[in-house]
Amino acid sequence: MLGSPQLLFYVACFVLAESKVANVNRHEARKFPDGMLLGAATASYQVEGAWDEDGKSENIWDTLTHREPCVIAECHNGDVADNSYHLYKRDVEMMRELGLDFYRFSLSWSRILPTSFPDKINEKGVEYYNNLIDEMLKYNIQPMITLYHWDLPQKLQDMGGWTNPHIVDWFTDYSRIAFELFGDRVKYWFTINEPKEVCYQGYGSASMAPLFTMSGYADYICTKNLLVAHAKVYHMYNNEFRPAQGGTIGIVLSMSFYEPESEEHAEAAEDLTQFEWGIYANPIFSKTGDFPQVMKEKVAAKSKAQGFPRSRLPEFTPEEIELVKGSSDFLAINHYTTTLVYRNESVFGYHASPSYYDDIDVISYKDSSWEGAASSWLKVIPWGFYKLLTKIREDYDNPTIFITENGFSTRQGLVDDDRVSYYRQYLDVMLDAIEDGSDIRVYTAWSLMDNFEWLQGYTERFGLYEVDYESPDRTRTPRKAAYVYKEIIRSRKLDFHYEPDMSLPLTIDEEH
Ligand code: GBH
Repeated sequence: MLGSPQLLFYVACFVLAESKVANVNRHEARKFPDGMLLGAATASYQVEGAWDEDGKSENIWDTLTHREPCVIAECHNGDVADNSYHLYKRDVEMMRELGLDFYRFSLSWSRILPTSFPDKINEKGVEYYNNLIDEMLKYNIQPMITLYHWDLPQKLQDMGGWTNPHIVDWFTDYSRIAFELFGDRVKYWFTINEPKEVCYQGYGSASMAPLFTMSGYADYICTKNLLVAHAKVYHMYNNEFRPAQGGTIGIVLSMSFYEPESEEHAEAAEDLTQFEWGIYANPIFSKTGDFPQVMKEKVAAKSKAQGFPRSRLPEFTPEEIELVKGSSDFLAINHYTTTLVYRNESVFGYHASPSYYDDIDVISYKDSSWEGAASSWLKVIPWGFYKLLTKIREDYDNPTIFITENGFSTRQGLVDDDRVSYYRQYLDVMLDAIEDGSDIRVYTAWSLMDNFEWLQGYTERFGLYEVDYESPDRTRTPRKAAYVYKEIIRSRKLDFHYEPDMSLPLTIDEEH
């Protein structure tokens, strides 16, 4: 049934796509705004290795990859990963080759606090991060630290992890240690990377450690605890550290764009948006705070019909609503792709019940004609990024935005034209959004180098640098995208016509 709105939508997309192409061929190099910071990111478990060295204790990814090795593609694990624990000097050298303004990395909680608690600080672990930070600062590369990028100490998981409300204290105590240890030199802090993935993928499904598949229940409890933990850390930094250290701190949300299949599915797309990231954005960035109204209503109604004595979505107290509201200096966004959404009769009984997706009552999918990456979920839809940035500007009163991740996966290989094209198209629409008034201050490529891509192991590569996992040195080699990104940073311009000469080595420029 091809209704005319649907047809119109496709025609509109086609016209839009065509005009973009024309635009691309025509336009001159575009300038980035003054002061905009350009960098790259990684995360501890994905690159460090040294999983049991120098006093580090186990985290949930050590446990998962050792207990059920082949849950991961090709039974890979992060025991050695990129061996950054030992190769940090090479990592900083790569940052200098690229000319990065900053590097975003995360701390391994169980490397710093092997008991999970501040009763014992692991000096060796601290030394590693001090070395990395000091090496970066020597060359004027700003460190940006994520406190939690998914590698929870196993002992805390054994006590329920993010579903135990005591996590609020555990995370606050750990974060205080991090501010005390590194806050004299680190001025950009992120509390938690992608709460949606922590709570839904980790506690609602089997796609992230701890593979605790209790959707519609454990994921919501995780969400509430996580938001309170984040907010406590924000206020602690604000009250105890900011006056002396003068840094900035916020949360990192994964934000896809949800496009209605046609106009009549606009409400379905908006409902999915509210469940996917409104669940975190509304409590922190809206004027009212709290979970989105539509979520509260839908989960309460479903819970009642299912025979639960109360909503499966926990409530915030009025004090918690106030605590969480406004608890971020900026909105940090990890954005990769776009999804289509519809709702019709076929949704009833489509999802297991009770579950998070059953609560939403929509079906989402990617159009099979969309150009894709090595990761099945990652489709190249720059107009979705543009619409997302526009929506955020309009819905949350134009917050300061940091793009903390954006990138594209391939298989092995150095000539990554698809990645180059992805970066250019996404940066192009980001510049459009800035012209429209979005306050975007930071852009981060994911990733500096190939790394352990969670359940996909080393089969999906996001790196500007390729890493050779066959070599004991974990040799890093720049891809074409590294050359192109370097030129973007050097010139502070996006030039679609720039062709690097890959026969020349990527060398460090004088000023770095
Ligand atoms: C980020 O997660 C992580 O922060 C980083 O560690 C990781 O390596 C990187 O991205 C690349 O994956 O489109 O509905 O099918 C991204 C997590 C995984 C969230 C895929 C969205 C697809 C959902 N994303 N997921 S859907």
